[in-house]
Amino acid sequence: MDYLELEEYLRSEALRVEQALDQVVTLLELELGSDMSAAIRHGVMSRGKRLRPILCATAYRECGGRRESAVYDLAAAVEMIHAYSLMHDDLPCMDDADLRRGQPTTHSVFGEEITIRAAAALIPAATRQVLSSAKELECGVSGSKKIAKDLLEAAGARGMVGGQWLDLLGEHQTLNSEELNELHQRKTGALLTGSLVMGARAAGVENETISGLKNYGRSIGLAFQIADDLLDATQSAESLGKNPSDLDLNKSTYVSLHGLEGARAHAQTCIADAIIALESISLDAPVLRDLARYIIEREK
Ligand code: GRG
Repeated sequence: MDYLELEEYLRSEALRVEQALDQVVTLLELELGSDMSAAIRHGVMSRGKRLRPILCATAYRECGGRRESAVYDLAAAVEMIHAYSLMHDDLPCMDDADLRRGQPTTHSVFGEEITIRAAAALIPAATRQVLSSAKELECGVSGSKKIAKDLLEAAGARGMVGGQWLDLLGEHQTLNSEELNELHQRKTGALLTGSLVMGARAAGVENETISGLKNYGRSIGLAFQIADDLLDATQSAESLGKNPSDLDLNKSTYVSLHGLEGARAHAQTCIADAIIALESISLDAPVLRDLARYIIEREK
């Protein structure tokens, strides 16, 4: 796919993810009070790239999964975890942001207390979503448990939550390359990798394919973060639709560590590694291959 075709693929996949998300949010509206569900709708349905669920659905298809419509219900669970993490990340006790996805952050609209509760409610809701969608995808009891574990481990203390903790500890510190990799492998890479593994597992692949996809995920995860740092250093808050910048927060980044050119070269190496990881398991995955490229060419 060329860049325009890839953009069209991403647009149409995002729409399918958003249809699945809308169904979950509507269900939550029936279960929760109106304040909390309005905050959830704001945090989940605001315009994100939906990269994680798209990786999940794409991995499913390219690993031979054939239940086209049901996989977006599984993919939605990953985005629910991502949305909760953004809602909490933006709080005054963390990054203290007022702009996210081009809109006021959830706590700027609904207040901190409701946002904390609404985002926390997304964690069990996402777990329930994995279990119901895995059933729809006929993953069996053992397969469903493994997929739920994939998501919860990626989101947990050894993954995203642990990475966020390192990120908070690292403010106003100069991290070295190893420390920065460790932080981002956990904060960003773990959920990106988890998304791929969940999709692949739902398609019923062998362990060897799962470990190849984990290598691919680790490489695109790093590349994604480097691209994020490059965008943060070169674009305005208005064009990115989010604030504050890494510079405002005094964070170590790949750009502060390696400079713009060094960071770009590092991202290219990660993409080459991602493609080698796919080749090493002989997985014919042209879309995952193209998505690796998109991750560093994206403008947002
Ligand atoms: C209590 C320590 C502790 C943690 C709670 C808040 C939290 C859990 C985790 C935050 C982790 C985090 C913010 C990771 C996000 C990294 C990232 C690169 C986000 C941006 O992703 P995009 O560009 O965003 O895919 P869109 O808006 O397109 O979805």
